[in-house]
Amino acid sequence: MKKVCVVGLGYIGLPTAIISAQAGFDVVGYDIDVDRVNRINKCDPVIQEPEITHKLSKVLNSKRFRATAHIEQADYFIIAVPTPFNEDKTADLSYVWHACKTVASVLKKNDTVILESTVSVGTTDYLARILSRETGMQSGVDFFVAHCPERVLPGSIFKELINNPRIVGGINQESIHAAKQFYKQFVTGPLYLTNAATAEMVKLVENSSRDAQIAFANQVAAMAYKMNLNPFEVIELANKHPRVKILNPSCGVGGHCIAVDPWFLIETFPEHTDLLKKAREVNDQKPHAVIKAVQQQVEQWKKKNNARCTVLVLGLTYKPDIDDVRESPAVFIAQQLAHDDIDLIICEPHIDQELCMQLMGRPSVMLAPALQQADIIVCLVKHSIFSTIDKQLCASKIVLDVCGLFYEPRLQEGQEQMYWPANNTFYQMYFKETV
Ligand code: SAJ
Repeated sequence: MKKVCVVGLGYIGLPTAIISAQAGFDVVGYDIDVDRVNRINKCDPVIQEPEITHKLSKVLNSKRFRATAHIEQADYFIIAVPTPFNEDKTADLSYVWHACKTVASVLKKNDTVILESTVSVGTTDYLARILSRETGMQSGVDFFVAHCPERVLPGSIFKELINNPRIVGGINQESIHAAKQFYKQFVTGPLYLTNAATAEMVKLVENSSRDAQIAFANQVAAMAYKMNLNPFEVIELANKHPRVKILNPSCGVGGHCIAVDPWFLIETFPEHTDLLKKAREVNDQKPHAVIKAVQQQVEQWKKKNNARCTVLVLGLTYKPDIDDVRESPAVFIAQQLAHDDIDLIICEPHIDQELCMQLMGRPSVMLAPALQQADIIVCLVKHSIFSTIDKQLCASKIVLDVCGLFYEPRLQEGQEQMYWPANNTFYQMYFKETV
């Protein structure tokens, strides 16, 4: 059986290593972080993803997978290292170059190197040149190089690794062929075979398009709030048009991908990315607008009640129904509010108390008593679990529903569907002039 070496055991590398081992490859996972390697070998998955501990334990026990801090020879090298941006928003590809040099030290004839990390257009060809220079072998002939961007959604990684369509971008046809042999062992979705630069651009364009669309939804929300309209109703009705699909406004764009990838395009194509730059600005500004809106409500409440105000924040994760708080705008908002002169309570059922204490200096509270206690409720993340909230219980409170948690689509049948009166109960006044 062919041997696979996955370089970088993070959110993409570790699940990819596990899936490859399940598919029958002999897999070694390499990481520069010795502590991470030791923890993984002891079946601590380090990252959060449903079912990962169970799957990791199975492949460790079957001896098809182990982690190591020393690079080893293999037939396939899968590079899945982080590609963050620098302070000036330029791409930091240092982990890729480090991984490239490490792989070069053990690369042999007929091996295949697949770069899965998100990179600027042109990086894979450059990587192939470095590998050639370091090894003295000819890329595309003696060894093969491809870019196959990961496209999985955190929270559904294992399902999506298997089912999602994949772009396989080779530096030449032989490289496409070599890379596709790897993915065919576990991917059931279609494999689209193309060149490396196209694959690089496709990945960046996918996430940038989502960022721009979310920015559009957030601007629709801002306009609707200004007119005392319910943004979620405006969007629901606009989406009745057969060719319109507006996304959901939120408290901002979090995670490690959508808010990062547009910068790769902006850096490479400064003269063609005005729209992407503006979208980033709109989405980055959203958490600040939410904070301002909450503070305004607090001030008004205090004036009216002449008492301390209890503010309940619902949700901390970077998106609904996951336990991932990386770059979460909700965490940022809650942390800023924690400095204010209010009693802040947090309800986030998806993270453990230790993490909540670490982030917020206070535990996550039970939903029902928290709702009773709150004067102002700030809905930041639309977790399914919150859909059980009794809205009547909140009728006397101030609700700032940034993510549409309290919005109920009308779900009517028949030709005539009544949207009158507008479904405004929780939206009127709360965001006026701010979000
Ligand atoms: N968001 C909204 N409104 C929406 C949808 C999302 O505000 O209607 C927000 C979320 O709350 C979250 C952020 O956007 O804060 C990002 O969430 P997401 O679900 O759009 O994306 P990620 O970052 O979890 O994963 C994305 C995916 N890319 C696309 O959907 C185009 C995933 O397929 C990629 O593999 C992943 O980025 C990646 O690793 O690049």
